[in-house]
Amino acid sequence: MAADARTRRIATEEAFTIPEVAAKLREVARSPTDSSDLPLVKGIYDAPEGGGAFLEELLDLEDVRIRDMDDNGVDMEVLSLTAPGVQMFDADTATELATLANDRLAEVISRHPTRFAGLASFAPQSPKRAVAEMERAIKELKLNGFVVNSHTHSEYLDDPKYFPVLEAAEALGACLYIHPRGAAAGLELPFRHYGLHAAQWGYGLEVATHAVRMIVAGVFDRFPNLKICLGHMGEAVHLWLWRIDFMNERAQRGGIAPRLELKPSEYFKRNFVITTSGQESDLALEFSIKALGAENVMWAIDYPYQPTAPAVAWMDAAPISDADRELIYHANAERIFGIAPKA
Ligand code: VNL
Ligand code: MN
Repeated sequence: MAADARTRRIATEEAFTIPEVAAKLREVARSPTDSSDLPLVKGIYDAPEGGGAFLEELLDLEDVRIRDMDDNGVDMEVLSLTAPGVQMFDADTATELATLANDRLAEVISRHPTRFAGLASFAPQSPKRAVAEMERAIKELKLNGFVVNSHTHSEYLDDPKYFPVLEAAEALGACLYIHPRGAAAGLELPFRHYGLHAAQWGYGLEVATHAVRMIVAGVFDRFPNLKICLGHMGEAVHLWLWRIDFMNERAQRGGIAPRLELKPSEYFKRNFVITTSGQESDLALEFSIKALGAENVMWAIDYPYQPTAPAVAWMDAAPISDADRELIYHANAERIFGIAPKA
């Protein structure tokens, strides 16, 4: 294949931050919080010499990052404000910083419209102001969707107070990416040892729980066109669908779960898409394609937490059809995030 005819590569869960958010997270690191995000926040934003692991890479958008993309043939990154985003802050600070992060994101995209797309942040702490920012982010800034870093003060999006946010995402036709953060209070205790608080294990359980709560609460009966994206190979929710269906029916009959119009698995297939971020496993990819269809799987690196070269080498060589590879490498991202196809 000629070099210029190679498959376009769009990476869909790529992390960045801005100095103002990093500074506030340094304050969080020095506060008396016992959040399970603390080890990560301390490690990145309050390291002894100032620059913790990943901080430089998260702050950089146009230097090392673009070189890393060029070196590895990554055409585009879909950027999102890295976890925990603005969700540990008070409502006013969070609202202000989400707006600032979205402005910066839109600026960098406008300088590199073929290299970057972006998911907008918002502050769930103030649902009303979140909705206004979501509308601005899509209509004015032309961003490509939304990111939420899972729970906010240990509350999940099945709580009706957040329905305005879900209603806005649905009305704007913009996909909401639920990215992990340290697990909610009450869920995180066993993750406090062996480094389980983050990407090794706790992150996946946190987001899987979030997604399942939304499904069994009936969120997708209320918002049938809402699109949710889960990273890390769907946080393994699709492996669980048969058992969730079976046991949710029993819970409905027992009166402890609301009646749903569809089976949980049907919402997962209708309302969710997944990405491969940080899960470079052929077996998991083949299972995901079989379970959900290749049109519901997108490629991601998880830069800078995950190195780029192996993520590209893995997807290039994955034992799937070339048609599926086209979908996963770029066509699904173009459809889901409204990214213009290559000219
Ligand atoms: C890590 C991995 C952190 C992926 C992330 O967000 C992430 C980590 C804070 O390994 O610490 O998206
Ligand atoms: Mn990530």
